[in-house]
Amino acid sequence: TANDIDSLRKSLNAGSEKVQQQIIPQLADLGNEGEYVLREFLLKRRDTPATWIDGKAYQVLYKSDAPTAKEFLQTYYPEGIVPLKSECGINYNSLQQLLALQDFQAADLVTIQKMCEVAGPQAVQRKWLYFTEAENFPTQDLQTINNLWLVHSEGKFGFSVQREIWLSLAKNWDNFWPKIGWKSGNNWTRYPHEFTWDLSAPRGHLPLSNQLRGVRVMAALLGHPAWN
Ligand code: UYC
Repeated sequence: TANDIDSLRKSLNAGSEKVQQQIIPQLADLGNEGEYVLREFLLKRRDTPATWIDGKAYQVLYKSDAPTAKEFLQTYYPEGIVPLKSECGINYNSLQQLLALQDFQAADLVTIQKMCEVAGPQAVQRKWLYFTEAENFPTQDLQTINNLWLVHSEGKFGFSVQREIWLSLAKNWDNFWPKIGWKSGNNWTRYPHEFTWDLSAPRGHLPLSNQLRGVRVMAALLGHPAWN
């Protein structure tokens, strides 16, 4: 009823993130009128950088079949809610689309591919980064990739989340791997089936950095000046 919608609308606009997180799927279930509230909510917050709450509201509209939702996104967010800035002309739209659909496994692969694209044709062919390429990775691009992951994962995934955990463990890799679910006892988690490709994963579980060639690429990404 109109009353229910109005009370949901009030909680969405005034509630804590926890409350907002619960309200958004309820509005999604209410169809057109619920989506109207979500559209209004997003527009009102357009002047400040998107948070993962905006990400949740955006995802509802992104998955909606309603023509009004499609038109709204096309008009106000043709490239999603995270600005797709790049210092080197890379297009992050495919990454934003996969993350908006919560297809974290495909998004993880595209993340590796895009990072190779940034590093150049040799890296694209090699399909992995040298640690020097990670050290010199353009700040804006690293921040864009990270923001996409953060905003579309309830703040759970992204290099900056991994960095925070890594620093909290005094950069101890042996403690870090099990904490983010990449190792259990002496066993590395096996790619791809043993990884958790949804939000039930531990914080910092994604995106993956293959450790086959050692830890230096990941160390360069987590120690990058982009996070200062
Ligand atoms: N893999 O085990 N991984 C691959 C991870 C390791 C291996 C890709 C992460 C340990 C081989 C990604 C972990 C290891 C291949 C990841 C992990 C190992 C492969 C696809 C936990 C053996 C290539 C992208 C740390 C003990 C053959 C890419 C294949 C692929 C990620 C083996 C994203 C985070 C040390 C042989 N592993 N990798 O980079 O299966 O190829 O395709 O890290």
